[in-house]
Amino acid sequence: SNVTIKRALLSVSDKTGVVDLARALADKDVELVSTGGTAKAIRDAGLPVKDISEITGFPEMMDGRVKTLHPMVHGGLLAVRDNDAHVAAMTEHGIGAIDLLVVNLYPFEQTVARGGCRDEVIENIDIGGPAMVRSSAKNHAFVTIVTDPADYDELLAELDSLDGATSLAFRTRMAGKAYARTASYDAAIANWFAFGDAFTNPLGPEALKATPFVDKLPLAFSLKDTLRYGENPHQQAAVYVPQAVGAQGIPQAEQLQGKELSYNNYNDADAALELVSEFAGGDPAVAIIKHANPCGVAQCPTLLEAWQSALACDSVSAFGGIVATNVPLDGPTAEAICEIFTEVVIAPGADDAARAAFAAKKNLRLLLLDRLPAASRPGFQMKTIAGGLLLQSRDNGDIGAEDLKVVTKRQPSEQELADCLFAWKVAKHVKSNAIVFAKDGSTAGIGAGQMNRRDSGRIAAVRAREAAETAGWSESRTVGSAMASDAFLPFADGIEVALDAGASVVIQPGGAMRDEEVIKAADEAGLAMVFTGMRHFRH
Ligand code: 93A
Repeated sequence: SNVTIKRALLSVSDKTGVVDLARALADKDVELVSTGGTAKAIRDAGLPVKDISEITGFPEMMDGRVKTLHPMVHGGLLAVRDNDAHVAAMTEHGIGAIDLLVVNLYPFEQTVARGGCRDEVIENIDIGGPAMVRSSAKNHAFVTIVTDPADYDELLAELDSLDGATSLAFRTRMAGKAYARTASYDAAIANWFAFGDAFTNPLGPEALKATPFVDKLPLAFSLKDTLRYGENPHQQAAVYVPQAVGAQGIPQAEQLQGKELSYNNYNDADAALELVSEFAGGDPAVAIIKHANPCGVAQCPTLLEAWQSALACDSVSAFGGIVATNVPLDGPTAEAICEIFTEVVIAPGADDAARAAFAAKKNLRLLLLDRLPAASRPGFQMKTIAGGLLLQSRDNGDIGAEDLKVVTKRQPSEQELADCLFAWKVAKHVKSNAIVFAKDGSTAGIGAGQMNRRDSGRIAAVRAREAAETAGWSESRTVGSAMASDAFLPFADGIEVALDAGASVVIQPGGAMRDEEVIKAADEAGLAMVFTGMRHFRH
């Protein structure tokens, strides 16, 4: 089952290592055949190579769209060498066997990732390459297929050890790899047709409505890493990334230091990144995350102030937390973060002083991104359930001051409105039921993940009081704060929660059956209240 390589066809877009490979093959008396650009590279290195047009009897034509799509090529790849009829056909038509195919495909994924225009993307759909790859992989009983420059060394080692031949085991393994490549390549193409650059392109809500895609299951994901374990040590876990898109997120971040990320690190780091992305382009903001919920978020004139204010919200929970910022890290902030135990820090860059400060904390994982993902981008979320999976577009809903409807007699002040919008942005990233108190660009208290809204409110208020004690403040920061609720307040007791904490304004979706009662309670207490008309459940 060892097959000696007498003739090789090389056709590669990524020319890495191809000249060295061609030289080594020529040294073993392998006849080289090649397509335009690859032939030129080999010839320029002074090696003998035959043009594919000599084999097909046709010129490479139509901008290269038709180069190798020919029976002289596919006959040479597909013929079963010990089948008399196949051999007779080869003889009759003058088809020479091709024993080795070295191909890598037009850079479709890279063209999409770098934002190539539609025509460029289409032109980079390789047809002849995958056809040859599939032909030779099918015929791996006789033909060797190599699709990855990383495998050239192994190929040469194989030829060295088997006197110019390859083993069936090697050919079979490479054939499997070849089909995995054409499968992921076609999946990337299908993904592009279904989603375009939806992973990166920040579309407005109207455009999103115009391009529904929840009925197109995204197939093109490839394994990035296997993880040590999942949410718990008895679970397996891995990270997959979408193909053919310039996605930006935790899997794409550069990790400068620290142990490898765990499953929970990925999940929490993503929550932190998504939250600070809401503040992209604005004043410096910091989010501290624990178990995928924020325990402190602040936006201030300086990053250091934002860190201090976010930390003050709940310094107990911040221990062992995950920190993300919306601007590059600076030295003073990095030093302050290093004062408490932090698992992961994520930022769109860090200056030298910040890097130096973190370098002293070897276990801290520092993740740097080129840029923040766009909060308004579309995309989807997936969740498996017993017997199936649920797919939904991601929650990129956003509201501004102009979308708020004041429902109380008292109009909120400008500062109260600003606090409302800040609290609302944070509440969107808190597991339901979510109650967030915020004042002066900082969360004062956060209540997450309770089965009723009143309990979330109570927890938030208790946290805030403890924070005030810790900081030695004369009163809780919830006094005079805005209270945000991720979904409507069903009963007037939601207003009691706000009043108990000393909030002066409430922001909530509205739309409950008892809205009138809730508004009446607010009016009686002199509270201001605004409706968003949008809900942010997060389960
Ligand atoms: O345009 S194609 O789809 N038509 C073909 O017949 C064909 N044959 C090889 N693309 C084709 N190829 C691809 O050309 C290979 O997969 C490889 O990526 C590339 C190598 O071209 P060159 O040697 O001219 O750089």
